[in-house]
Amino acid sequence: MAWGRSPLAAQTSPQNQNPMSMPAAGGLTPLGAPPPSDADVTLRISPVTVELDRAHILSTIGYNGSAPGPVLRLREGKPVTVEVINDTDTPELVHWHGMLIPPAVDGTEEEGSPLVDPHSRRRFQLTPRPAGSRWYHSHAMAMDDLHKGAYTGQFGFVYVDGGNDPGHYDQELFLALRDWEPFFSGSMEDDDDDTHGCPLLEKPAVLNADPGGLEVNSMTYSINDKALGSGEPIRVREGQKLLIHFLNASGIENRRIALAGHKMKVIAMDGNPVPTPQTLDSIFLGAGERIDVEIEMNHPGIWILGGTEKPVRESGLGVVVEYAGQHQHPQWIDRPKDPWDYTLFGKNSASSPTASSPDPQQTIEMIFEKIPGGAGKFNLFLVNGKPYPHEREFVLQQGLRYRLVMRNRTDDAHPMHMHRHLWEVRSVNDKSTSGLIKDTVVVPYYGRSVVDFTADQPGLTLFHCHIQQHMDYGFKALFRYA
Ligand SMILES: [Cu+2]
Repeated sequence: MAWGRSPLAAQTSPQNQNPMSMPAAGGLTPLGAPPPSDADVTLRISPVTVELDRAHILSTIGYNGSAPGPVLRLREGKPVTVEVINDTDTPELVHWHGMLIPPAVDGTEEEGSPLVDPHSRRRFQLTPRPAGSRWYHSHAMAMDDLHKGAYTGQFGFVYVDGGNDPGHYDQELFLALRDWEPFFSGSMEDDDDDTHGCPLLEKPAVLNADPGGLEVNSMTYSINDKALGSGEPIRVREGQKLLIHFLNASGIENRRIALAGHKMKVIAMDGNPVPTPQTLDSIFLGAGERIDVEIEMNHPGIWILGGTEKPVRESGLGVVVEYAGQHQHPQWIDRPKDPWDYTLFGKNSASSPTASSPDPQQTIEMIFEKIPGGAGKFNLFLVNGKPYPHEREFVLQQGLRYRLVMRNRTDDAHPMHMHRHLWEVRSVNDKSTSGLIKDTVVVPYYGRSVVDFTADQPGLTLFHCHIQQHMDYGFKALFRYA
C-alpha cells in the first residue's frame, strides 16, 4: 500500500464524497465498504482484518472495511447526516469525541443516545463543532470481553475544518497510536505513567495493600494500521514542514512518542490551539488525547518516529521517516524525558500579561479511588466513594461556570474525559495555568488536576476515565442539568 493511500492519509470530504469510492485500505478484504447511501457520511461496522506486518494479521471490528476508519473531514457548523450500519451481532454506539453536540447523537448509552442494533442501521444528524482534531470511536462497554469497545478497531479521526487554517505545510498526516491483541495480566508493566516523581498531593497516609486485580495489557502495537518497519515510510525532503495530528486511540495506556533527530512544536491539544506553543523532544498522550505538532525536516537521514519505551517501539509502535536520497538503516536516539507538564502550554505572563479567565461560580470536588480486586477478578474504581451510577450527584445549572477538582488517590495516571464540554486547565498538582482548552486531561499518579468549564450544553453528560477497563468497572459519572 502506498503511503498516500493509507486510511489516515486518505481524506474524505462529505461534500463531494461518493461512499463507494471511500478507501477500503487497511483490511485484506473490501467487504466492509458501505453500500450506496445519500447520507453525507456512512460508517459500516463490520469484521475486518488488519495486517500490521507479515507476522500479525489480526481479525477485529472496524469501520468501512478498515481499522482505523477513514479520516472524516467535516466543515465546522455545516450539518451532516451520518448513517451507521451495524453488521455485527452486538449493539454499537459511535461516539464523537470532543464535539459539542446533543446527547441524542453523542453515541453514549448513559446519556440516552440510541444504540445501533445488530444487523440494522440508524441515521444521525449532527453539526460538527468546534474546529480541530476530533475522533470517533465505539463507546460500547467491554467488561471482560477483550473483543469489544475500545479493544476493537472501531476508531478514526474526524477533522473539523474551521475555514481559517493557514495551511503552510508541505504534508499533513494523521497518525493514531494503537495497541492490539489485549490480554489480562496480573503484573502490569508501568511504562505509561510518566507522572511518577511528581508531588504526591493526594497520596493517602494508609495504602490499601490488597492484591490488585487483573489489568489489560498488550504487546502488539502500531501507528495507524502498520507496525514499525512494515508498510511504507513517511517520505520527506529536507526543508519541508510537516503537520502531524497525533491521536492516542488506545483503550489501555498512555504513551510518550518522539521523532529521533527532530523536535516537535506542539501547536494544539485535543484539537484546540495552545496559548503557548512549546518545542520538545517528545510528547505524551493520555488515552483519548490528541496533539498537533509542526516538525521542520532539517536533519537528513532515516529516522524512527515512535514510542520512547524500547519494548513498545520494538513491538510495533513506530513508523520510519525517510528523507529523499538517504539509504541507511532507520535510526533511533534516546533522549532524556522532560517531565510532561500541561501548564507549560497555557497562558503565561510573557505571552498574555493581562491573562484572566472567568472565575468559577461553583466548585465540584471529585475523589478517585481504586479498590484492588474490588470487582471480582478486577479492580473497582470509585468516584466520591461510589462506583457508577451515582444518584443525581453532579447537577449543573445552565450558564454557570464550574471548577472541577479531580483528586487522584490511586497509583495510576488516569486520562479523564468529559463529553460535550470543553475544559480549561487551571492547575496540575497546584501549579496553575489558564487558557489551555482540552476535553481529556491526565490526572497524575496520586495527583490533583483542576479544570473549569461552563455548563452550556444541556442534557446528560458522561464523565469517565478513558481507560476502557477503568470505565467499565466504576470509573464514570453522569452530569445532569437541573
Ligand atoms: Cu483510569
